[in-house]
Amino acid sequence: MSHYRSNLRDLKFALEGSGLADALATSADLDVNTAFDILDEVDRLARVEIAPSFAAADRTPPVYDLGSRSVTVPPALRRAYRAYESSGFWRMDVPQELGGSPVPRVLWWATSELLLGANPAMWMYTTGAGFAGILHKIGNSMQRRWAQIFVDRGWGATMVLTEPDAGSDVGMATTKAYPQQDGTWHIEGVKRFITSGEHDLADNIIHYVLARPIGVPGHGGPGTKGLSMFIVPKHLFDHETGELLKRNGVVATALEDKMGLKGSSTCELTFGEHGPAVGWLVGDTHDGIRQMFLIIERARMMVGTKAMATLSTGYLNALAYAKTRVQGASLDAPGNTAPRVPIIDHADVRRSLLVQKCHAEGMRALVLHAAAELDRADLHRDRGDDEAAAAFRAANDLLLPVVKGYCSERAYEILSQETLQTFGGSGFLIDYPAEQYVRDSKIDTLYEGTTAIQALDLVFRKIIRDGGTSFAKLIGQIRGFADTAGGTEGTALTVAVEHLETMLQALARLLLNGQTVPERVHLVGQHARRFLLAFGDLLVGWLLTRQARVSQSRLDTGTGPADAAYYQGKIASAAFFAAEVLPRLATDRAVIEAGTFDAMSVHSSFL
Ligand code: ST9
Repeated sequence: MSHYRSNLRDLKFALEGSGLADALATSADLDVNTAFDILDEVDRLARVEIAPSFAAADRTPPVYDLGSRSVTVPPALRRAYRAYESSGFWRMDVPQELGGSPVPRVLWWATSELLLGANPAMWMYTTGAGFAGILHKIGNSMQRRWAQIFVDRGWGATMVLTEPDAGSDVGMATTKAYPQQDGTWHIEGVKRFITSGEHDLADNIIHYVLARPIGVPGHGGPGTKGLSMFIVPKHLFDHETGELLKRNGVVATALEDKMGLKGSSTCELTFGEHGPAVGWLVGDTHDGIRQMFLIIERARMMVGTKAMATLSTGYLNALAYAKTRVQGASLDAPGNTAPRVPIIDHADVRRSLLVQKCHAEGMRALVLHAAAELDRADLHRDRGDDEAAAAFRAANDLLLPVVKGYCSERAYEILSQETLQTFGGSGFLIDYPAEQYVRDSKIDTLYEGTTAIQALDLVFRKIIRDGGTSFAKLIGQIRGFADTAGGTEGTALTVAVEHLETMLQALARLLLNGQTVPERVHLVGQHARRFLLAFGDLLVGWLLTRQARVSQSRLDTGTGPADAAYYQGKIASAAFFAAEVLPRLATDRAVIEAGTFDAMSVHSSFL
């Protein structure tokens, strides 16, 4: 039995709730049933062919050879990669013009959940065609032709921003790009933490690199705006046929030894020290940070989905264990001779499982809701309604830092505090997958922008800079639902909405005060993370309650016993979340509103 336990039933239900049918309304090839058939097949692939590589690549990770500066991935990972490659499912993320079979974003992220849950490292090696899709949008005419070569030849890709002294602060990057007479550029510098930076799964790797152009008037200045994006291939290639030519001067100079996600090859890349690293300016335009964010946005969505997928399989493994592990007598039948019961019959274990269940399922609904906003944007764009399309894109923008920040934080917290705990001491052993889930998921709060970066992005860019428009619209939607939902969940949601709005007002007041007392802005920095997590809790509470109401109506119209149990579980999840999780927004509000403790008033020498 593989480690991976998918939740296909809930995935399909969440897909229905996020408007899959609407997204497919204009599709000539797909309807909901065929979409579900795809999910069934990806699920089989994930569980049977991908999942075995998860532990194998952790115990026997990729190996770096200093002599050849190459990375060899373990056989299990290679098998999984080949299985995914030959399945052709990656074409769902490739534009039609490049031979792809694009599907709505909700369906793409639903299938990605299955693969990321089975082995996230494997998924990350496979994104070359997706990158080529982005290049096809923003590249010049020659690069658009290259995009076809990259897809046809199955080449890998990387996003290359980070440097030893430029992590969160990408604008500190010092890697330089020198223009050449023939229109190419020579890249010089050292980049760090490059996912899939070197490996032997594909014949070539296309690096998408941020560097500062030198000697180009008006460009190459300080900060992120001075960065341009370059394509730097591992091997130079014939631009018409794609035939590989000589090795380019970009080499892996180290492979990181990590706490988790060991199957993913994380490299230091050095440009220009081992021969010229020849690059091409993407789209002939110096617009690097904006171009890179097209990739970053996708990667942030991937991280949130990965975190949710890991929590979901963690929960289902814990649930199976709790049903079979017999320990102790029931609290209401104590004594040495009382019958021992499976641990699922102990109240604290049941509580813990509910914490895991409602967060995993709520986050799934959140990920798909965010993806569906992009589908709605596309539908309106196709109908020529640009204003509505922009509003749905803004709605997705608002949700992205929550998908990334909330899912990663809560998944790691719950995997380490609840999932592993369900197994007792056995959870600490490599015999069960929980310990690897904990190690592999920690990175999600760190890369692609830490939680603090997501929180600042949410407050300053996605709410304040947007004039609060998308936030107000979403909050209005939640309030409207809460009013009609009724019951204890409806009331809990109404109260939680009020708490969240008050938190935002308090942050806005601090910003206004910051104009006269600049130090006050630090309090916004101090509380932004708390606000992001509270926002995530509210969104999950809302989506779970929506699902519970649909479940109730299906129960009312009559279902079979298996479905009935599933729907009862959805109703219990929402009730539990409203009773045990949403009330903590009151504390968040009290802390932010009072703003009595200013962390920056504690001098750094006191710490
Ligand atoms: C990393 C790798 O961590 C992790 C592994 C990932 C796995 C890779 C696998 C592939 C992923 C999948 C992707 C695939 C593609 C297809 C595949 C398909 C499957 N939204 O606020 P300013 C832009 S990599 C949009 O002044 P600062 C915007 O252009 C390392 N755009 O920032 C803006 O201009 P304007 C990850 C945004 O103060 C400009 O930036 N590293 C956004 O100069 C400047 O904005 C990080 O994530 C946004 N939210 O710089 C860095 N924000 O304002 C984290 C900014 O005129 N640090 N822009 O519109 C940050 O994000 C910082 O906030 C900063 C600050 C660097 C942006």
